[in-house]
Amino acid sequence: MSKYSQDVIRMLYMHQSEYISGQYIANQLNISRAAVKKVIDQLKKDGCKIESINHKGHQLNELPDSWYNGIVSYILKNSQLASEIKVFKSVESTQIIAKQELVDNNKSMIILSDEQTKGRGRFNRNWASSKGKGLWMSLVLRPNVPFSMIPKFNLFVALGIRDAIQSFTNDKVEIKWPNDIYIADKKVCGFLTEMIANYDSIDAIICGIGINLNHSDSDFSDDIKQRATSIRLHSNNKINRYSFLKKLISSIEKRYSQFLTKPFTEIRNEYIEASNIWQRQLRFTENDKQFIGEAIDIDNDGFLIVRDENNDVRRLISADIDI
Ligand code: BTX
Repeated sequence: MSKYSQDVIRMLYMHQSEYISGQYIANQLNISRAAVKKVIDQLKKDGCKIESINHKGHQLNELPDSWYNGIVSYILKNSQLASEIKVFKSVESTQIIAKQELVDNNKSMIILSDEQTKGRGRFNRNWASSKGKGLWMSLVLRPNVPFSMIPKFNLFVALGIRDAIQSFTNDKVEIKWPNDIYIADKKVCGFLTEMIANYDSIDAIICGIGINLNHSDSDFSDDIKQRATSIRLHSNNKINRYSFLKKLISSIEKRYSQFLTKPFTEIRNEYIEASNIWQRQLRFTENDKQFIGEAIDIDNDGFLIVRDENNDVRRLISADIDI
């Protein structure tokens, strides 16, 4: 792809409601009209719905189902969350890229890919990340906090993701403690928080977030079909991935600054109200051991309080829950 592709797509995005001439684009970028035409032909081949009319110019009719750094960096230009944005067509996992990219620098980053060929969930489980359907992202953050704060980060970021998804559907979006977001008892998002730390402090938090945006039922493989959903399946319209990303980053940014300055008690009631684990029998897996129980509370430190089948009360910092 030409080095001007990102500039051209950004200009088309900025002028979405009108036609802009090849000459105008050429003047802005200080390149020839022929070069502009070549870039636009390439973008069309790449799947961008650009309408070109003689003597009128070019117009972006619909946003592409893939990420363009030119648009992403434009819509996130006011965000303080990350200082660098990296966009890929296909990677094994954005978590792997994040870990490679964070070495020897102190940058915060947003890493996005149209598809992941080896997307990973918790405990090395598979995360289905088909091309153009979802948002597969890793955030590299650099908080100056001790690593005992990681579980607290997870609680705040869950609410940030919930807030963003909720603004795209009227159905209730719920948190399944500690790592999933659900709509109508099906998983719409999974996220995980990893860290790179030395003895004294955290070097980086790497938060991997997978959100099903525009899947129809048939886009899910048989093994997850019964338990997975997308925002599109709970909305009247196709989800505009760029608008969604903008909302997601601003929601996470808000919760991240709360995380840095406030105790968990600040969001405890909100978190409890948003959770879908109450008043139902749940199967817990903690360190390879399973038990049945009922979640009864989340305490002031963010631990889940559970009454097990022997009536013993347990306090969990993390676990896997089957609903
Ligand atoms: P998890 O271990 O809680 O969820 C994985 C489980 O969820 C799988 O075993 C499967 O049953 C189900 N599943 C797999 N794919 C999907 C899907 N697309 N929608 C709904 N259910 C699914 C949760 O792990 C954390 C997932 C993080 C994914 C992000 S994507 C960007 C980043 N890169 C990467 O490799 N992982 C993270």
